[in-house]
Amino acid sequence: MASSAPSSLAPAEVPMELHARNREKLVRALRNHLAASSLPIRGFVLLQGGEEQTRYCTDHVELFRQESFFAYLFGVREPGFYGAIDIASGKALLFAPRLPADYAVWLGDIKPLSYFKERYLVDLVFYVDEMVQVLRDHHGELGKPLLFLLHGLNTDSNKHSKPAAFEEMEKFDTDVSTLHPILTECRVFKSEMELALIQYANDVSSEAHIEVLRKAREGMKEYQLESIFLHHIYMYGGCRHCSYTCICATGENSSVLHYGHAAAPNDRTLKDGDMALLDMGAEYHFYGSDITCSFPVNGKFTKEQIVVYSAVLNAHNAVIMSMRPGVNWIDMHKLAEKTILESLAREGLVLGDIEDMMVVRLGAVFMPHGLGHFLGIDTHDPGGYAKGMERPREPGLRALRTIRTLQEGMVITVEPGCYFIDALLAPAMEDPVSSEFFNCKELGRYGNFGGVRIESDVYVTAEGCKNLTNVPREVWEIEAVMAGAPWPINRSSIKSDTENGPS
Ligand SMILES: [Mn+2]
Repeated sequence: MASSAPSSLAPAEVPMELHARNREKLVRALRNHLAASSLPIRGFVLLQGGEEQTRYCTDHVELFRQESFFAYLFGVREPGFYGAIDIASGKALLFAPRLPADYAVWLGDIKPLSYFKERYLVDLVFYVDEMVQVLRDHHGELGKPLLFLLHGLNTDSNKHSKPAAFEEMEKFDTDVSTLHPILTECRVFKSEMELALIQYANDVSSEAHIEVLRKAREGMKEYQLESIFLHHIYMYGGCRHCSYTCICATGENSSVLHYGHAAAPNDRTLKDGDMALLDMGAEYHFYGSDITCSFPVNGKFTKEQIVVYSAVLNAHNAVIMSMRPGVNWIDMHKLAEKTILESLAREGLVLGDIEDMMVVRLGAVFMPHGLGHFLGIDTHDPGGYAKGMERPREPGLRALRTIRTLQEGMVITVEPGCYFIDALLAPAMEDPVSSEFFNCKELGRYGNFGGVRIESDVYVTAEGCKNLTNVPREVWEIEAVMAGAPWPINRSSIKSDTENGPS
């Protein structure tokens, strides 16, 4: 029997040792780097935490979310902090903003510094206005103390992280090139405690996706699907943030890769015969999830929907079956493309030799985005391009957020998709090189189809990999859960469902 409880979730404990371990890992890596470069083991890592933002010129305060590198090292949820790590001793120092007296009237008790020391398991806590003096006192040598500041490129956004800034910086020597690549590399490999949080975010999001699957009906609005998800992750999972803006696309919107933004705000009415593509993920104590489910709004796949869905599911499964340390991500992307093209060829949508299609990069017409990305404190977690790695130039491959070889400890999304995007299909059908591969008559039946994406979060183990996402994926599983079967499905309940079902 399925439990009638709305959720089996219990918000996970947040171990602050997680951040102490992250700091230890960074210190080890920095010491190794300095020793290998014959440099003295001295200086401080200094990071500036995030600042609260207001809405334009108003006093409306946006809900604060800590800057990700700062969250990684210190786990601090409050704005306005600085954090330092003494590389020689490994000691961690936090600097808290000195709050005005009326903070206590409007925003609650002003916490003593001892509160932050205990909560965040650091060695020392001072006020921000004491930072210059404290760092100079701790230096204890002649000359200026050396600060390693965070400056470097985010290869997904093309924006740079902002190095810590404060008054009297001239009293320090600064190094802005060493820290970023080393800290980024630390974040690529997840510890067991980090993995547990990513797993929890996945458990919450998986359950919420299933709740949406059960409640979706024609006539509803896309934002109502979003609302069910948001309610579930917060009500039962304690997740106040999402990893990213929910993409709740139905019908032709499902081929708009980043649908759901302010100008396309998940506001279409669901129609009988639509596919839904829902890309939504909860965040818990900074660590996120990123899950996409695609299903027919009316609970029953059409023949065309099975063709496209199965092509993508085959790719999703083929990649996960092949993932293990030593496998390169570009090869996984190509495996996904090839699997999709083979499926489309079997159904007569594309014609000719699959290898020839691969040579002209035909897969990118149907899947213009990359196969997946690192996942952690950021949805697109950094480190996808380590120092010296160059972004490929070919269609499809140039959209890859990482081209790395898999190693144990990485968490990466597997998110193949197949879309019918006019802006890509029309020119490809006219292009003399690629046009010969298309069966225009057959493809015509998919004009308003939109697209399908299937996305799971996968952890690379020593031997292979582990899928952290737990949602119905097979066509029969989706149809059964939409018809009321519990998840996970037990076989006996399926039997009675089909016997009693409308078909
Ligand atoms: Mn993703």
